[in-house]
Amino acid sequence: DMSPEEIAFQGRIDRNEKIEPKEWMPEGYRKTLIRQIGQHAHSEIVGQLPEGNWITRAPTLERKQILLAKVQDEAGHGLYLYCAAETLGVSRDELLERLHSGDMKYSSIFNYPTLTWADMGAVGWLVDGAAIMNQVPLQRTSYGPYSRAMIRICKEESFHQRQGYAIMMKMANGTPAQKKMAQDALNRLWYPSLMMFGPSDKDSVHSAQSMAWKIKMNTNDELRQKFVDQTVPQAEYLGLTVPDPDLKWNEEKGGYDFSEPDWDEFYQVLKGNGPCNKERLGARVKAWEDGAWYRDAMVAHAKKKASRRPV
Ligand code: FAQ
Repeated sequence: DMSPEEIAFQGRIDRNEKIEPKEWMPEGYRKTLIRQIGQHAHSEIVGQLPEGNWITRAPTLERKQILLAKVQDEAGHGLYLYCAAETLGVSRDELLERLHSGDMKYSSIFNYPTLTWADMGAVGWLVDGAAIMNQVPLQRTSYGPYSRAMIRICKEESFHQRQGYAIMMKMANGTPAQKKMAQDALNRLWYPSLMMFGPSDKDSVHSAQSMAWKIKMNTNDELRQKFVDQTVPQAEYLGLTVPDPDLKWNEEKGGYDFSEPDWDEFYQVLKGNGPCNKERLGARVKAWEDGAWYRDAMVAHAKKKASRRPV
């Protein structure tokens, strides 16, 4: 049973009105947004690590500049998203505390290692590709600050996706050893990329309510299907093979049939048992602790300045 306030709120959502900070909203709406936007922000920040791994080893100066710019963009995305979450009455410190304690999640994909330079191609192509597939519809999400952050982020993500595909083109058309590296990167990152869209619809806990509130615009399986349909022809163009023997065009549905990822593996990664969970979280906690002196100095400086100000 909905209260009169809740009915009025749902009416606004149904009319595609944007909800703005400080307007009345159901507690569940606020909580769900904090969870989703916060986890999204954490993903952008933790997502810097797998690519950061290759900045010092990029094959040319140009590739190094491009990769640096991309990784820096991810920091910016994290910051827009933390700001959007803060408008819901949660502080950035609290969000970070909840990331560091393991209470809040970040995307499963960033718990996989990036083993070769070809992984920089595959991350841009597949991971940013999946991110865009999920984020383009979120530009229409009902919460104003989130939707505006998404508009900016999507512009940069499409550049990221193209730079990844450009690396894949180079590798796939390079020496046999380079082509092999490109195929190996696709083999390892294909299923983890499919997992980015979340559990299958029948196991998705939040989808129904989040879609009614237009926090989410599509189900997990809808977006996963669209991603597969978009990406398979791109793999074919590269001359690479998607590592799924059951992948098959289905004329009737106008899309590919494909194998589901290993959901046991997905839930293990969510529980902290993926190949790089400890390393990733450890790196974030260390960065936070190593920066403590700097934050303390900034606060001390601000206090000193304030005390000197004439009354
Ligand atoms: N990883 O009921 P649902 C990027 C959790 S893009 C970890 O279906 P929901 C850019 C979920 O939180 C990546 N956890 O959940 C980049 C929930 O657990 P909870 C970030 C996952 O929220 C590219 C439980 O499973 N993008 O960073 C995952 O309705 C390259 C049940 O699932 C976003 O965050 C997962 N893959 O749907 C950066 C987009 N999937 O919270 C660097 C915004 C599910 O109850 C380099 N988020 N879970 O403990 C969303 O669209 C949604 O939150 C979904 C999940 C679709 C991810």
